[in-house]
Amino acid sequence: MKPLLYTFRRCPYAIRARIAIRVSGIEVDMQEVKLRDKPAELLACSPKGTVPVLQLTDGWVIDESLDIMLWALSINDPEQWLDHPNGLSDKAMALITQNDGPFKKALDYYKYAVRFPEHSEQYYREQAEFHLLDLDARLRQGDYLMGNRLTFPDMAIFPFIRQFANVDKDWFYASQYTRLIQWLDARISSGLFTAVMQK
Ligand SMILES: N[C@@H](CCC(=O)N[C@@H](CS)C(=O)NCC(=O)O)C(=O)O
Repeated sequence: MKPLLYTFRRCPYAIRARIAIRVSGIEVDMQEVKLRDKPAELLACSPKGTVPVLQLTDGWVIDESLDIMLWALSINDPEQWLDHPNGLSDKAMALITQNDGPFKKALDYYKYAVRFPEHSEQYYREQAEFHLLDLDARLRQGDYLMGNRLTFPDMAIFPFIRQFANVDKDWFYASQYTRLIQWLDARISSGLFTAVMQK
């Protein structure tokens, strides 16, 4: 028996969970979920109804993507993505919190701008740009978000920048965030990303 991951292919939270599981080498079964028709087994083990959810063989459930990443890497972290003996440094966590909190909120308004006609798409995009500016400035110091090698924040954050870029690719690829573009393209063209996106 293997752990079971409930996942949704395009979901940025699920993508980062699959990436960490994959790099850790832990074998799991995966069940692709329809968000509009979630299986009863998923809701029984995690009533909040989001993916990803990992059900371990002893029945333990992990239903937050960051916790799934930390679980996998605490078992095996071959590329040393964790940057602290207890897991993640405060600096790494702060950057991820900025991504998952205010940036993701702005991204959702931008992505679904037609549902929020009080403001234009451009307005919502501008609300998200503080994060792009921060990431791009970091990437001007080196090739990765924290330090000189790829670590947890790179992998936890890039699926959301991919989602942002996909809203208006022409705008993103013509933008001033040239280091961010290079970094995103490097993550997207990696074997790891390709592997976890296979249908
Ligand atoms: N904080 C959660 C958020 C996960 C999340 O919001 N996933 C979205 C899909 S990208 C979801 O399941 N939404 C529920 C729905 O659309 O019904 C995590 O990090 O795992």
